[in-house]
Amino acid sequence: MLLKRRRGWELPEREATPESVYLDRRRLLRLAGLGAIAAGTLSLAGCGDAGAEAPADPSAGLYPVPRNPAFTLDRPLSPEGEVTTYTNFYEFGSHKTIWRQAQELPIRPWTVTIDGLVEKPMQVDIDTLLAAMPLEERLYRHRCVEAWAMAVPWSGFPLRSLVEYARPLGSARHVELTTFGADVHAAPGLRQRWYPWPYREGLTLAEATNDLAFIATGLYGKPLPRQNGAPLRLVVPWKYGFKSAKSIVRIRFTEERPGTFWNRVNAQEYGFWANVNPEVPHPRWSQAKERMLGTDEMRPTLIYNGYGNEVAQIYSGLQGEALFM
Ligand SMILES: Nc1nc2c(c(=O)[nH]1)N[C@H]1C(S)=C(S)[C@@H](COP(=O)(O)O)O[C@H]1N2
Ligand SMILES: [Mo]
Repeated sequence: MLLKRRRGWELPEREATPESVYLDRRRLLRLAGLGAIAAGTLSLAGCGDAGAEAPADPSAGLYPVPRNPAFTLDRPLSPEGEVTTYTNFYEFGSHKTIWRQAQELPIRPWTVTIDGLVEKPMQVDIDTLLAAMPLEERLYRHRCVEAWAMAVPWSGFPLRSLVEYARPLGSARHVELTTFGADVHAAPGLRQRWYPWPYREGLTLAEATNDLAFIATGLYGKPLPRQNGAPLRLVVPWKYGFKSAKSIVRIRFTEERPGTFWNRVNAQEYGFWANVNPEVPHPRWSQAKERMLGTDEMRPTLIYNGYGNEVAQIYSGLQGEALFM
């Protein structure tokens, strides 16, 4: 059993997490009526048997995949054991050590719905999709809005390949990615009814077709662990980590900007764009530095998390937008 170690520099988690939601008054009153607070905060009480081995991942034979040398790091890779045990995945509980509970998530069969403004809506089985996509490994930095960071080898495919596969109509301007939302038994966090489940994120089509936008299906040369978002998750390394929706079941193309999970929870603190910027503080803490998982090394945060050359041009003409929250 892994115990949460409190690092000295850390803000108390309830201050530092977006996930320490500031419920608005109306919502609180509604919940008080339902008694849902009492029920919801007990979300992990029933998970004592969650240490059981999860079934093996049938995609294991696909990995490792060739590394794309175009993506390099300015720091060492984070230790795998830290990356797979310190995770944010609120469907399983609102703390970092949900990895045991996440083993309960059934990842086969897994069907991805592609719909909205596409030539032909479809449902595709995950293994069919994996066989159709060009798998590669990329080394990326990751920066959580809470100021921890990591450097990891993702396996997967460019989001652009999936966009091409989906054949969006000319009228599509955005893509919405949605996490599973039904499996309350496996994912007791879904019973916390004050959250706007299912978890959803969105990108503009220009962002989704940028070279860096990636769908991860593996990590450290193996299938993606459930706690990191198996069987497929978004990775947009120039944005705060909450944009990278895990365990995706639906990809929908829209004209209008999709609503997103954390923005619905607290629009004052979490925006649609969420591009990393050391000079734009979160309302409750500075974003100037970041703590590397595993070593606790403090490093200066980089604009666009160090990926400005690749993505800054997407935002020219959008200076009026809240690009960095
Ligand atoms: N469905 C879902 N996706 C999610 C989250 C979540 O709670 N639920 N947390 C996000 C946050 S805040 C971060 S920092 C990253 C963390 O990814 P990791 O746990 O693999 O490091 O996942 C993101 N994707
Ligand atoms: Mo995060």
